[in-house]
Amino acid sequence: MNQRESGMTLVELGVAGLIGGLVSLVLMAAVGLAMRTNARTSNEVDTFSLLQQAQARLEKEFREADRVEADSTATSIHLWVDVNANGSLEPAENVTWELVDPDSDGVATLQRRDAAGGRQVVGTEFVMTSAVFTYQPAAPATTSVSLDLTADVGGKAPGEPRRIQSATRLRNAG
Ligand SMILES: [Ca+2]
Ligand SMILES: [Ca+2]
Repeated sequence: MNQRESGMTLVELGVAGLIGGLVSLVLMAAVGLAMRTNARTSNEVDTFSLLQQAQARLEKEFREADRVEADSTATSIHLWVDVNANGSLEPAENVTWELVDPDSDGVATLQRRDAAGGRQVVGTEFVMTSAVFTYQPAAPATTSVSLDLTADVGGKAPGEPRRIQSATRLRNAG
């Protein structure tokens, strides 16, 4: 009788252990999925806010620019922003925004630099595309700049690349 009871208990323990293990597995899978979904969502939010920040900074500078210089390209834009409105070009007003991809892996850094030695990096997760900046009409007569910017914050949970497109009129040009 004792042995029989003890045997039942072992079977019960075994079954309980098995059920417990299964429940843990299901819970762990659910938590893992939730964490991945979370990481992906925050990654997409990061990508979008990075793009919005870059767009806001670029458009502000385009609006205020007096001239797009003729050496501007599809991935770099060279501007004169006459900040002190004196009609002469000072080094700090000689501004270049550029997508830089030294290792040519298609992932570029967006940076702003000026001839006074200033340099700022806005983000390092931009997608190198063939026409980030387009000019209407061609520089130096440009009065409107179109921006086509794509970013993917990537990392442990790569999200969908996000893209923004906009056109900005240069209020001070011409
Ligand atoms: Ca000036
Ligand atoms: Ca790169």
